[in-house]
Amino acid sequence: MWAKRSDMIVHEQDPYNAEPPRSGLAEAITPQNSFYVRNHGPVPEPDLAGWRLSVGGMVERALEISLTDLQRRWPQHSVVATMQCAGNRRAGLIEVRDIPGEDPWGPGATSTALWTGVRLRDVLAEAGVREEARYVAFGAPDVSQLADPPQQYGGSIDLAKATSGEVLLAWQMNDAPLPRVHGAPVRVVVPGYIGARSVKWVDQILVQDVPSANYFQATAYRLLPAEADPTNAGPGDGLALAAVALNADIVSPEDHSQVAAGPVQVSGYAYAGQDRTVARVDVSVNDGVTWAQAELDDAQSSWAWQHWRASMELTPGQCVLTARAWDSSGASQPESPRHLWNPKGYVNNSWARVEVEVV
Ligand SMILES: Nc1nc2c(c(=O)[nH]1)N[C@H]1C(S)=C(S)[C@@H](COP(=O)(O)O)O[C@H]1N2
Ligand SMILES: [Mo]
Repeated sequence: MWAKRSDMIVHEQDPYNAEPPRSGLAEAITPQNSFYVRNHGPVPEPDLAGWRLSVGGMVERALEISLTDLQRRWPQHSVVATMQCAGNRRAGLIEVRDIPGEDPWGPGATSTALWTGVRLRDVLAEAGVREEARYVAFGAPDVSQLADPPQQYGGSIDLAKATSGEVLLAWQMNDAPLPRVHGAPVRVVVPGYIGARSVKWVDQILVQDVPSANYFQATAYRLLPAEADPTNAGPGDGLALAAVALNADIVSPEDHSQVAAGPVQVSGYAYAGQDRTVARVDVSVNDGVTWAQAELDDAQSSWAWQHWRASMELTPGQCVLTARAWDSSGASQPESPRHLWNPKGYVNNSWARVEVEVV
């Protein structure tokens, strides 16, 4: 479905929600057929000729932009950026305590693409942002029945991020037209922020002095205290998520696989998100008693994950492989999902753990 590889792990068919197996995360740029998909409602019918983007709110001049206008009026710009869902690795939190109503995403709710479009900054400059503006809100036509009340998908980012230059209105992914399931004709790409802010099928931009009141900004994608009852959570409860937290996982070997004794190459990804970079990745075969340092690939851009690998000597028996990244601020990842559990299951950035049988 949606031109994805046949071994996608499909959490829901309708709306389609799927992640690749670990092997789908092995490349610096994720092929389109492996790129994860996160939807909250049905994928809208594409109407390239009829699509209009309205830009309004606290601006000097409201704009109504067609696809050809968008493609011709401003300089084209490309960014390699990692998209990461706040629910990535939720399965590890569910092992600690159940999280009813949320999908058990593994390590594959993150992928990286080369996005091409125009800078949001350029479009906002033409509209003329008024002085009292603080946030830029995005709206899309897909209606989510999961929202309370059911509503179209939306979200917002702070004005500083919106005008930073890396935020795109993109119509291409990996040098091909943006696929329908990833937001065609045009989506927002907010590098360094949780995937939820990269609104697909965007058709409305509103410049405001407050964040978006949309359910997916005001109520969902917020970090609630462990004891909170998510069914009673309302607008403004918990912490709004924006910048991605430092995260890493093991891509190979696959969890619960068999490997031959001797030197085994352990590899994975690490991503630091907004304002920080991955500085080092450590790998352990004894659950963190001792650590070896992985070889870290150069970043494709300031907004992309980095792959890493280490050759580890494994002896026969059950073995837990562990990895953790450190960022440029000297921070590392928490050891256990027990310390991170929250009622909606967001931001599991605990140590990567993969169990293998060494034969
Ligand atoms: N219109 C719209 N935009 C959306 C969503 C959605 O359901 N509707 N899901 C968001 C979430 S939570 C994520 S993680 C990313 C996923 O992008 P992808 O499906 O292209 O991987 O899209 C975001 N943008
Ligand atoms: Mo997400």
